[in-house]
Amino acid sequence: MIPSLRSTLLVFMSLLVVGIAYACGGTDDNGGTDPVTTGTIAVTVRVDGATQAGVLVQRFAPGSSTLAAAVSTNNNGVATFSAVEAGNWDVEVVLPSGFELDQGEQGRKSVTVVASQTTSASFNLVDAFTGETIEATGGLQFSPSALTITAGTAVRWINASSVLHTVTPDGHSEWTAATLSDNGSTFVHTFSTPGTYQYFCQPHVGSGMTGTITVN
Ligand SMILES: [Cu+2]
Repeated sequence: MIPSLRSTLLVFMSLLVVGIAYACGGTDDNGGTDPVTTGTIAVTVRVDGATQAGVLVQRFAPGSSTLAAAVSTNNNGVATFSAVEAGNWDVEVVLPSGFELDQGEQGRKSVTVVASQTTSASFNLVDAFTGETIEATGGLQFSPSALTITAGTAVRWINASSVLHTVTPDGHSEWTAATLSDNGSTFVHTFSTPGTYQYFCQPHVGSGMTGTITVN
């Protein structure tokens, strides 16, 4: 091997070793040059005892009103904040329409993040909505698709799937088209005028995702 090629290879190998050592620095425990200073906050949200997807959880510096981050709960009801600097933080649940804090529950809690560890918190909510609920399902249906109510009744549409649905008026302007962007997203409208109100889901009308509200 010619000397210049040999030294080039040596330099390359050295850089490779240094690179690998640097990349592994985040997980080693030898007090190396790349100490981990962040951890994870996992916040579980339950409604009436069952985990709830699609609920927004916010993170703040302690006592601050300036939002540091916001994450929605996943299908397991967990909002995960990753790469959070170690130290004290506040987490606060944003209540979806019709949901309330369970008795004695706090809507904002202090958590302490420890480097390389996951800190858990939870919020327990109850569903206090008193009107009618229609689910927008993963099967691309409104359930129930036909609903009869009396004037003055509130109707809540809730996304019971992880796909985007809309609640779009069909030929009337009783409400403005609403988007149910993710699991747990809600839209509430109170009907005060008797009549028949048809609506559809914009992305799934072709699959027959339509509904009718009859107000007596
Ligand atoms: Cu839809």
